[in-house]
Amino acid sequence: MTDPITYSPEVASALKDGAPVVALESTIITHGMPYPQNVETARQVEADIRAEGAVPATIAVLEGVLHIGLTEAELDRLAQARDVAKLSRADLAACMARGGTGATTVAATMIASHRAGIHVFATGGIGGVHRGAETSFDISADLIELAKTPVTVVAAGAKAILDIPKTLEVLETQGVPVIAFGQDEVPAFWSRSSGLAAPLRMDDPALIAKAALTRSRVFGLEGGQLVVNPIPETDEIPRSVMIPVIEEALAAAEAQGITAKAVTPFLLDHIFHATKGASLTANIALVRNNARLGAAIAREFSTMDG
Ligand code: PSU
Ligand code: MN
Repeated sequence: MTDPITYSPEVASALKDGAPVVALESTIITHGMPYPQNVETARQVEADIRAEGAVPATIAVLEGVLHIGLTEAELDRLAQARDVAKLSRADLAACMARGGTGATTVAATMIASHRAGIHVFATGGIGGVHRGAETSFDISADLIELAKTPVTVVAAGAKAILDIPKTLEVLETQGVPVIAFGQDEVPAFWSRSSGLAAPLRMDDPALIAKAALTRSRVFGLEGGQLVVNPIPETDEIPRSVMIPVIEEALAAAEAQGITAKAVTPFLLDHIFHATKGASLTANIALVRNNARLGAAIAREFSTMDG
């Protein structure tokens, strides 16, 4: 068997030195945003993390090998590739075994991050409980992964395409700390407000790192933390604007019989077109904001993790 995991030189040296590293997923590139904004955003987010004194590690499977950190050329190829597999916990290993190429979701990126010794991972939105889950049973594997794998995930909340109250219920049942950064409410992706109180609030990246280390060191608890970081005010789209767009996207998915893994990418693409790209502009702003917070948390981990 050839080495199943490879590290970019920058990431390898940061991990060896205990320097701050922030993991990034690749499904957001291949299934979450259109080309060329996807690759432009991926590069920008990496630059944001470097500007904040941490090293970015974008994660993907390329021809069977799990890459922790991509070169510019690899990132560009992945962003333009067609029919890239979307890999979650269920299919990550199978894709590697058959020498395939795939993008990692939140769940698979957490698994890879933990394997690499990376404590923090920044993204846009997580998967959650879909509306109508009481009949479809569509609950993202991301939620279960948060309960199992000790990585702190920074996101802007769950999109309102999901059932946010049910998503919070599942996270509570699974014992996942949901920490709103700097406000009392859980943010709702494109908007800062969801109308739902956050289970936990923290205003200091150091406290977020300390809480994770307390879970693992004092109790040996499995599982990670979900940090929900509100989109910057200047970039937010009011809920009243998004609600009809979301309703229309959900109706289209239903009418076209979209199921399983295809649901989230279908809805994201539909909303992108329906908002004439405004949803994407907001999405880019919030991912960058999450990357900066992820870097601040990673710096704290690297001072405490000695
Ligand atoms: N939500 C977003 N953007 C995304 C995703 C979710 O706002 O790009 C992607 C992430 O990779 C997430 C995955 O892990 O979709 C969830 O897919 P599913 O609902 O099939 O578990
Ligand atoms: Mn699903």
